[in-house]
Amino acid sequence: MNILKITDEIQEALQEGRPVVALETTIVSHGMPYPENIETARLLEDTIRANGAVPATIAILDGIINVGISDDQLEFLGTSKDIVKASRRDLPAVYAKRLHAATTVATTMICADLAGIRIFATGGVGGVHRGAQQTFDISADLQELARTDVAVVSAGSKSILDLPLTLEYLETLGVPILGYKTDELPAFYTRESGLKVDYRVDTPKEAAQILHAKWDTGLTGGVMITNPIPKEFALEKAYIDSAIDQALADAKNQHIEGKRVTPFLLGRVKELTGGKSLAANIELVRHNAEVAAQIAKEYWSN
Ligand code: PSU
Ligand code: MN
Repeated sequence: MNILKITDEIQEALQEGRPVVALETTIVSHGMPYPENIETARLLEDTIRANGAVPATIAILDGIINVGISDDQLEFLGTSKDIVKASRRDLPAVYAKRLHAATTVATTMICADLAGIRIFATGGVGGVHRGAQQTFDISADLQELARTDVAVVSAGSKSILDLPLTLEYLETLGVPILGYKTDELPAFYTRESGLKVDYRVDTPKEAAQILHAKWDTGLTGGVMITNPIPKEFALEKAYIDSAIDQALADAKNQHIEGKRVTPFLLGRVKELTGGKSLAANIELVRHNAEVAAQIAKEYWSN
């Protein structure tokens, strides 16, 4: 079954060993409102180019994985209401039924790996949800980090998740957590969480050396590289935490479950903060794209 389509530009870069950075599309179809979703997707591609790498935005269209998408396809993903949010379990049906799907962190890793792309930039990775002791709601992103050889640059995980449990779970799965210029796990909208990362790296080269050391020695699976939101765009912890608490209560009252939980919480936090969370989200993901491109350059230079 031929399910992979790679643009010529990306294919050539991969063949010549030039740096390529993958980007996901759940953030476009389910994570941000229109038109900021599309504008952000373009901003990320431009940022990656400006930092010397080739962007590879990934989505599934008519059941085909597209590594690199056109402006029209991006517009479609950002406006259509019929885009599946595809995690690993959705892929067989999406391929066979020729559906359109946005890729989560988990499926972007799967598709990037099929294409031979090792570095991926996103905003936030899914994790262990608060109350997972009862609901079992643990993002498939974490299992994917355990098995697929792609490094994910994120701004850490939001406090819509249970961060200490997410760290425990990643430890069990053997996923290294690096802090880019930080000792502390960043918490998406804020630079601090009160939790430590496993290892700090201060340069793209140091990060790239750890990736080579992992994969060259046969340690399969992903690496979580956490990059704090730039200071000037960080939100105040008490402020964002109260919006998140409200959003969690609303999700519970409205019986939001399954794959709808994360998009619902993101949308509700945006409403409650009058768009401040969205502005912060755009800035942190832009910063992640920049750092991911720099790491990709180092990774492919040796
Ligand atoms: N966190 C964000 N923005 C996002 C997501 C997470 O701040 O858009 C998306 C990512 O695509 C992630 C997915 O892989 O949500 C996780 O969904 P779930 O929690 O249902 O596994
Ligand atoms: Mn979930």
